[in-house]
Amino acid sequence: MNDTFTSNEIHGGTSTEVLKRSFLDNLSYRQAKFPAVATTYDHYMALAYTVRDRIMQHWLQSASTYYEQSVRSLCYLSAEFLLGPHLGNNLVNLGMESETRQAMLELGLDLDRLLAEEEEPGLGNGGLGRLAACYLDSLASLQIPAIGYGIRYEFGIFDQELKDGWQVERTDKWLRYGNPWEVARPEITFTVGFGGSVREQVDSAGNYQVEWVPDRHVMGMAYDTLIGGYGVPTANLLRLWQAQASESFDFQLFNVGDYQGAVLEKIASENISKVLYPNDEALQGKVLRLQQQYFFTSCALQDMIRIYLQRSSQLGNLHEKFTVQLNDTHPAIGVAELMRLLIDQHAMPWELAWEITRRTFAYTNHTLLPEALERWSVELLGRLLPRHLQIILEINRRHLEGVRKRYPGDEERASRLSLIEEQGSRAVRMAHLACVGSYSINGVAELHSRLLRDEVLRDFHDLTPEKFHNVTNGVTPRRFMLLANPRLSALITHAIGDGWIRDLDQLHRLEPLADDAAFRAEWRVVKRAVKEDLAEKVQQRTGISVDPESLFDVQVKRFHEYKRQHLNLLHILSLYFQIKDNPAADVTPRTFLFAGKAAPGYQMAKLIIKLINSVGEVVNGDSDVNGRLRVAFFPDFNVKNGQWIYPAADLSEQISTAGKEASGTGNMKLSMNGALTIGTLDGANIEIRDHVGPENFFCFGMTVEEVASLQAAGYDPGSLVRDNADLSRIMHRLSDGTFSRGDTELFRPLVENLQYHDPFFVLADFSSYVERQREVSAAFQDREVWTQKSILNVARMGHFSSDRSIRDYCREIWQIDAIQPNGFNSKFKP
Ligand code: GL4
Repeated sequence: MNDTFTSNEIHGGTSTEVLKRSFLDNLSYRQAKFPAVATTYDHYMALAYTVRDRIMQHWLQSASTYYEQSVRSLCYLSAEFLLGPHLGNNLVNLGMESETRQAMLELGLDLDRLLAEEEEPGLGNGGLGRLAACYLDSLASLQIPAIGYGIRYEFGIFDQELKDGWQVERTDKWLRYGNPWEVARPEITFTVGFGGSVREQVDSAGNYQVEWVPDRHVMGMAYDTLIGGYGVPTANLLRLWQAQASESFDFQLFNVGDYQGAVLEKIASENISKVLYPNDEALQGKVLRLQQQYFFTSCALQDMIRIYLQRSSQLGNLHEKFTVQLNDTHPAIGVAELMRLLIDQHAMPWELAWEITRRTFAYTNHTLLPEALERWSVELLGRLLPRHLQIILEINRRHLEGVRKRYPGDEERASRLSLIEEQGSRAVRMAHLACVGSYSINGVAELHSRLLRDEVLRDFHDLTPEKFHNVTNGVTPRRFMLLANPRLSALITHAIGDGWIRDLDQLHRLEPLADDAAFRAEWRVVKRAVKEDLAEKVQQRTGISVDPESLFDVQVKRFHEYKRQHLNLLHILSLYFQIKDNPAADVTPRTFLFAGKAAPGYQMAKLIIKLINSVGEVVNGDSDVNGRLRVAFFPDFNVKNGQWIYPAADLSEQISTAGKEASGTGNMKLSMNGALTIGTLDGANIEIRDHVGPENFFCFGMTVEEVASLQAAGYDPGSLVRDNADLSRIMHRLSDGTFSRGDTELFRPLVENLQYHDPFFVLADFSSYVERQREVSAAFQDREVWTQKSILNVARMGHFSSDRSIRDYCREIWQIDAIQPNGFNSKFKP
C-alpha cells in the first residue's frame, strides 16, 4: 500500500487504497482490534467509522459555511426519526459503494455481510417517524441548512417476534454494542426544569416579574448524527437529546446512608429518554410522555438560541434565522416554551415575544383520528409545567379576545376555538396551541388538507385562511429505490441515465419504454430476481416457501383497524372457499404477504395478526389449495425488512377507510418499485392514482362522502352479512373453529365487532374490493400488459419524491434557500 496519504485523504479519500488504509486504521485505533481477532461486527464498526469520517468532512464544511454566512435554517422538531440502517445509505449518498466493496474484497471481506451487522435505530413507530427521516435525506441532498431535533431513546420501537401466531414484543437494544454514527457532545448540555411553582413579584423598578422555580432539573445532552446528502458535499445534523441527572446522586441522602434513595433521582431523570412510546395514532396520556415532549423541545429551543447568540446579541430577529417545523403536536409545547425563554430568561415584553414566536413555528398535522389528537389535562400540565400552563392560559385569553371581537356574541365558536376543552375534565388542546402559535398549518395530502380545513380545523381556517397549506408527503428515492432495489435502479439508469436519482421527474422518460417489448422483458427479469430474493428471506424468517412466479400481494404497515388488514383477510378467505367449492377453479396463484407491528396494548390489532397466521396455517397446508394461495407474515417489519419487501411486490394493498389515512407513504414506496396499487380514495392514494392514471390503479370502495352518508343514514353491517352468501359463510367459519383448531371463542371479538359495529366499514367495502381483486387476478394473467402498467407506475411517480415535498415546504412555507458549502473537495464540484 502507498504510504504517503495525507490526513485529509485518510479521512476523506475514496480510492480503494485509501479506503483500505482508513479501514485498518479504524480497526486498530477506534475499534481496538488486530485483524486475527476482529469479528464481523468489528469490521462493520471500522467501516462505519471510515464512512463517518467522510461525511464529517462534508459537515464541517457545511457548518462553517452556515456559520460564516449566517444563513436561515430549518429546525425540524420530531419525537420520532425512523432512520433505518446508516451504512448502506451513506455509501450510496457518498457515491463510494463500489470502491468500498472492492476495498473490502481486497481485505478478504464481503460488504454485504458487514451491512447485515447493523442494528437499525428504530426511533419511530411508522409513517410519521420515517417521513422525518426521508425529509432529512432530502434536506441534505437539496443543500438546505437544517437541523433535526429529537430524542435519543435508549430503547426504540420493540422488536416483534411471533409465538404461536401471536405478536410478542422484545426490547430493542440498539445501543448495546455502541453506535458508531453518533458523536457525543457533552459540552452541549441544557437544563430542563419540571414541577415546582411560579413566583410573581414586582421588582424595585416597578416591573412585574415572574420566576418559575422548578422542583426538579434534568440535563439534556446532545448526540449528533450526520446526515449526508446524495451526490453533494452537504451534510446536516440530526441532534438527539439524552436525559441525564443534574447531579449523579444526592450526596445528602448518600451521606445519611440512603444509597437507594440517592440514586433514585438519577434513575427518574434518565427515564425520560429511556423508551419510545410504541403507540401509533393513539394516546397514552402518561406524564412521562409529556416529560419527553417538553424535554426535547426545550433542549432544541435553548440550542437554537445558543446558536443564534453566537452571531447576534439580541433575539429580536430569531424568526429570521430559524424556522421551526413541528412534526405533529408532539413538540407543540414549544410555543409556550419559546415564550417562557424569551420573556422570563431574556426579559422580552409579551408582545414582542409573541410576535417572534408565532413567526417562528409552523405546524404539520398528521392525523384526523380523534383518538390521536393530543390533549393534556390542565391538572397534569399545571403540575408538571406550571409556568407553561400560565402562559398557555394567557395566550388563550388574548386569542379569545380577538375571536370575540371578530365574532361578537358567538360564544359557541369561542369555545370551539379555545385552547382549553372545558367539557369533562379540563384539557389543553395541543393542536389548537400549535395553530395559534404558528404562521403555517399544513396537512400531508390534498384530501387530508381539505378535511383539515373543512372539518377538524374549520374554525381556525375561518379565522386565518392564509395560514393553511398542503404539502403532500414524499419518500426518498435514494433509500427506497437506489439502495433497496439496485437491480431496478441499474436498469432505469441504463435506460435514461442517472439524473432521476436527484430529479425523480426524469422517470417520465421511461414512459415510451413501456411499449418496448425488449425493455418489458428486462423489467420482468429484474422483478423475478428480486422476488426470488424475497422468497428466500420469507423462507428463512417464516419457514413458508412461496413461489416467485405467483402474484406477490403485499400489505406492510402498522396494524390498525382503520388500515383494514382484516379486509384483505376476508378476500383471502373468499378465494379459499372458492377453491374449496371447486378445487379445479381457475385462480391466479398469489402470495399474500403481511408485515407490521401492533401497539402492545391494542388487543384487536393483535388478534388480527393472530388471525392472519391462523388462516395461513390452514390455507398453506390445504392440499386442495395445492400451493396456489400462500399466506405469510414476515415478522419484525422495520426499515431494513421493508427494503427487502418493497422491491418485490406486484400488488400494493392501500385499503384504509376513506378519510382515515392522512397520506400513507408505503403506497409511494411500493408504486415506485413497480407495484400496482389496489386502493381506496384515501390519503395520497388519490394523488397517486391521478399521476399514474386510473387505468394503472385498481380503485375500489366508498368515498369520504359516501362513508359519511352511510354513517348518517345508520350503518347496519349485520344486514350485509345476511344478504351476501360469501360473506355469511366467511363470518360463520371464522367463528366455528375452522381457523382456531376448534376454539369457537378465539376470534369472537373480531367477528362480533364486524357484525355489530364495523366502525371502519370493512363489510361495506367488501364486495367492491373482491370485485376489483378479480380484475387484478385477470390482469396479472397478461404479463405484457401488467408489465406495461408496472413501468408506467414507476415512470409517473416523480411527484412523490421527498425532494418535491421539501421544495414545496421551502417555497411555500419556510422561505429557505439552498446553499453550497465553501471549499469542498474536488470530487463534489458541481
Ligand atoms: C401518520 C399517518 O397515519 C400517515 O398516513 C402519514 O403518511 C404519516 C406521515 O405524514 O403520518 N400520522 C401518524 S400519527 N402516524 C402516521 O404514520
